[in-house]
Amino acid sequence: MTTTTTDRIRIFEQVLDGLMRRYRERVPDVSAIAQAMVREGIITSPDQIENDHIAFRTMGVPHLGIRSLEKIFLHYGYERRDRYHFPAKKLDAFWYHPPRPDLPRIFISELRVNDLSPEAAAIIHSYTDEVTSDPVDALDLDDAAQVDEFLHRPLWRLPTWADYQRLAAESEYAAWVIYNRYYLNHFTITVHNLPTGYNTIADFNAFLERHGFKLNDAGGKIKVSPDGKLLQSSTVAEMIWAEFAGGERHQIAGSYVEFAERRPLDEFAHLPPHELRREHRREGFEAGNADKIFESTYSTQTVKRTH
Ligand code: OOG
Ligand code: NI
Repeated sequence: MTTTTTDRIRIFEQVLDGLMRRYRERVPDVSAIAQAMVREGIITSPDQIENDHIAFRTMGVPHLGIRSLEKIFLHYGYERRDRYHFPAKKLDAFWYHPPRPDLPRIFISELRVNDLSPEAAAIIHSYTDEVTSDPVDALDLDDAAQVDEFLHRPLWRLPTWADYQRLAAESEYAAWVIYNRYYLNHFTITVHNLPTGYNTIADFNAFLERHGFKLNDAGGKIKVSPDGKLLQSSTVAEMIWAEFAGGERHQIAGSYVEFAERRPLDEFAHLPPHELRREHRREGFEAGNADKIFESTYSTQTVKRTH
């Protein structure tokens, strides 16, 4: 059976619904922020929230990583765009342009596993070696239920608490992925199309803090690109109760919520606000911003969640 571009977008929307449902369950901030926005009259219903992008984290090992996960989204018509490097965090990332302008961009990062210490790399391989062929190749990507099941299914055995902690001591990203796998890492609320008083990151952060939401302050609460046109902020990741091998339970970092303001490009700065569309605004991502947003799940930030 051949599928058309429209079919594939419809299938992707089902996959996205499945991701967002698990994400809302794991991150109470998502609904709490939407409700606060409705109560304050910023929007009249949560489905008016614009999703700037969603993000995934992966392990850079054979059969997994960006080259495996991206196949799903390329199939639905997403296009790979710029690459970003994070030498200190030992991460690489790409962003993907959506097949329809109202769909979120996708940001996928990957841990450079072999750049870690031999001990940490060996721990990761002891889990990921269970994957002996690219699992995405085995999927029928036109079957939304199959893809949904795959994104939320364990890829390797349940980690031990000792391995989780050893990984976290060297790479908090590694520890996050060994437990959380392909659960959505965050979705991102577009703020620039909201009413005046909420349509800048500074104003939206103030609204969030008035309502008691905790923001990631790594490098400052507002992350600004060098061109001044991409401004981002994020909440501190929600702590989740996680069951480790042997039934041990511990609280670890889950997922978080991000906020983005994309300012008009200079050549469109004269346009009245209602004429500004996505293509008139700053596109893509910014390594300097992303570097600090990653820390939304790091213990230096999540301490603010543990009372
Ligand atoms: C992704 C951090 C980067 C952005 O928008 O630049 C990011 C992550 O925490 O996995 O989301
Ligand atoms: Ni992001």
